[in-house]
Amino acid sequence: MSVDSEKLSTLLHETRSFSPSDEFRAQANFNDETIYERAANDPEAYWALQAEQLTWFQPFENVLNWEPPHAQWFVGGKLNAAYNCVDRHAVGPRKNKAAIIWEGEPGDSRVLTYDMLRREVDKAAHALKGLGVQKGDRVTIYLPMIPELPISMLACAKIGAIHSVVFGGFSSKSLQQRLEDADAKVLITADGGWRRGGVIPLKANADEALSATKVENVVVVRRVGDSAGATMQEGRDVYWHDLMAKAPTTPFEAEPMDSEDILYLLYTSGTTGKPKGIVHSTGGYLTGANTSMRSVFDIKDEDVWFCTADIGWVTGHTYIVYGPLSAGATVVMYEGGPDYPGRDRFWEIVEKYGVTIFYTAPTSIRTFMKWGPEHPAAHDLSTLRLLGTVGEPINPEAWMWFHQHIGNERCPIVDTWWQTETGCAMIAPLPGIVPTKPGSATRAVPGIDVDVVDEHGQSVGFENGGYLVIKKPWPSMLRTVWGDDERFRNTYFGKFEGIYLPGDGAHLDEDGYVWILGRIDDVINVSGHRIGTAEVESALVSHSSVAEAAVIGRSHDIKGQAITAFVTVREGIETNQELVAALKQTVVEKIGAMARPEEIIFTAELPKTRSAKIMRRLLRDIAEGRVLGDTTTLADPSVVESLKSQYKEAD
Ligand code: 6R9
Repeated sequence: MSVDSEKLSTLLHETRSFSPSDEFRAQANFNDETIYERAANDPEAYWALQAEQLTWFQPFENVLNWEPPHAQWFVGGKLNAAYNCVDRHAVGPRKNKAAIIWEGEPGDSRVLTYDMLRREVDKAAHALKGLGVQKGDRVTIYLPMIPELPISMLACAKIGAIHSVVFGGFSSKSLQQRLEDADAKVLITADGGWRRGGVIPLKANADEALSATKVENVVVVRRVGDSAGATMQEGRDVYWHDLMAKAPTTPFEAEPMDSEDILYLLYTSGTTGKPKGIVHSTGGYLTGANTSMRSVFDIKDEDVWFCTADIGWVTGHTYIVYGPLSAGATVVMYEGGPDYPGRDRFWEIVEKYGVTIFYTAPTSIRTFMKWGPEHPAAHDLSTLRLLGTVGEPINPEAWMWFHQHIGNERCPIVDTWWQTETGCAMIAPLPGIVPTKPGSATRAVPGIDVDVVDEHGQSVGFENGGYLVIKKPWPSMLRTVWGDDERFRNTYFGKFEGIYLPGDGAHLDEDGYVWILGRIDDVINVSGHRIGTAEVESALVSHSSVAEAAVIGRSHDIKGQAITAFVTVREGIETNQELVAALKQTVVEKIGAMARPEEIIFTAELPKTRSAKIMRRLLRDIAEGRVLGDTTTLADPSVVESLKSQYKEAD
């Protein structure tokens, strides 16, 4: 292959741009443009200033020790994450402010003020300590989206124990793998969880997972009741409510943690190999989470913050628990599905609680598009002032839909690029400063140094795509992979010395804006043109009939690879040969003939991970007639089965 053909092409041109209103800019926490330059000139000074927003038991002596690939931030400082998220707000003016407004799927709700949250966290910390949990021990948490989940995490943090949250949708096998890898001492779970009116049998899954582990105690929250069919094992299992009833009501003294002590592990699954336990520190992580709440999300005391993620993913860790609570914000937490009982549930919640900032995923927005604008239109969304997205590239059409139908063309949108490994938003607009372009996460936040480079680590400039990299360490970066520092070095720092490699393809436009092209592993090579998945998908989604699209490259005798597109249409649209032709034509017009899909397969759903990312790898397996690889992270296995049979028919 020639050097030229190795370049990742940049294809789609988006010219729309939206500037913040004068009104938004005037009130924004961050509205002085020079912050970017000042932070770039002295990132350590910038981050030290941000870290001072936290309460330290002992001030740090040194901002950064960097021995690539290992960073230590705020060295010598001591603090406690739970103290910062709860205790410090539970005295003074925020004492009786709502910390968590929780909405259950069946319609029950619960409000915890900062003072109430402190009492609950302290009781839970006493209870866990009573079970023998100590600083540095691992506690695995396998709970649905109920208040006991953040309470458990914060109780661990208060003791100095390391929590490892496993998403409640994971199977017993996945849970077992994570319990074993972390060598967990205690598991906190529930009898069951509600999902779209049905029950997920969490305790039964846990029992299956526990047989081969060293877990000493299982704490069980009663959420569902008898219909969950949970059984308790004498001597090992205890009910949360019994423990809490017996726990002392005296304050629990927060453990002073070293800035570099581990706050939590969170497992991410790669395409191959066992899941990686991503390790986050206390001081650096909390600084990143807290800073981005103030800068990217412009959080204020009056705000009502609603992030629709599950706490089982990093988005929930950073933007339901540690970010908003460390900032003393009011957080809306919702237990269930977006279409239960109706397709307007999120909008009903926004109206009910007067949500001001709403943060969700592109895949959800594309689903809302598919369902139609009448659902949000049925509710008063006028309290909203800022919107955000995370998880995947947002197609410009989905961005515009969000802007029009949810933001009423008034709310800035922050498209936030980041990863489990980065801990908090890295590329995202500061909404009072940076004009946005639909589909771009804009530029790195202050204090973060990103670039797009070629195979040799040279900047590629504005013409072509390449590898997205982060050139300097940042406070909330992962510290290592739990139990496997070698894997940490190889995966993230193996390609370019001392430079972090996220694994995404990207290109920069003439304004220096970053456009994510998709995962490097998913890049398609058609006759020597390397094409990112995101742009072709966005071209397809720009057609008014399309709600969602996933493209993959399948092997082709002549072209090397040919593009297969899997397309979901909007409600009420008929799928026929005319539409196929029209969609191919749209791609040719928007991008060029080399990106024309060879075939288009219509499907009611796309295979997605449980964190709602499209699994292109499985689509490739289907298109190439292979046995499917690892499907354990698939949210709905039936989607793949129906696609497989459909694909055969289309052949
Ligand atoms: C927070 C989270 C990380 C991967 C990341 C990238 C994709 C996330 C994105 C985005 C384009 C955005 N991603 N945000 N791509 N634009 N705004 O999602 O973490 O689950 O670890 O996934 O998600 O490919 O590398 P995680």
